[in-house]
Amino acid sequence: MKLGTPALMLLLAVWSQAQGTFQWTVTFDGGPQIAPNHILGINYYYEQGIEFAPIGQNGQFTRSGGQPDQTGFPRNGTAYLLAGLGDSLSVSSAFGARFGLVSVDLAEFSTLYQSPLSVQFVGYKLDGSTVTTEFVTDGIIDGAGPLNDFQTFYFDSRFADVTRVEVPTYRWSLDNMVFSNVVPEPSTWALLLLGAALFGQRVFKQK
Ligand SMILES: [Ca+2]
Ligand SMILES: [Ca+2]
Repeated sequence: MKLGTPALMLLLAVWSQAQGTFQWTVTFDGGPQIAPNHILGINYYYEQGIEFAPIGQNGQFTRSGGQPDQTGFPRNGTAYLLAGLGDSLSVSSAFGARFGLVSVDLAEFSTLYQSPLSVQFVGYKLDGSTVTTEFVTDGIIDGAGPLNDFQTFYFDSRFADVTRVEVPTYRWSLDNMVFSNVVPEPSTWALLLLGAALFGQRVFKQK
């Protein structure tokens, strides 16, 4: 009996879900590489199964190399995302999977705005409803200076199972988004296992 690719992928999915909840961090340090002292407007970024795009068809968001010397942008020594006037961000799974958001690092947009910044996150649930949270930064930013421009903010349990997250406001800087997988409920489990069993049987009968 030879298992086809879909059956193998299904079994792999069942296996990985059996491991329980796991977390992973999108650092925005992936390719294409961006020079440390550059910022660049983009309309798509992919890292570790997660897709980042503007809200709507024609928007954009911005990537920073992390050390833009001539500007007052924040620094943490690595690349990150930022949103200038008109920028927006939509976050979704490249596989159409549900996911959880655990935490995110946020900083003010630039040293021109040395005041607390309010950033809104809207999570879309499977049933079409939305959940909203708002993080307020400390207003501390000194760019190339020694202070920590970024702070880590934690999402509550409402964001543990969403299909998409949008950041509709702009003038923020964002890095290190921590995601979690969604563990299927027992009924989903049974369906997955039944599906795997039936598929295996079908493949076996064809031989
Ligand atoms: Ca980074
Ligand atoms: Ca800050």
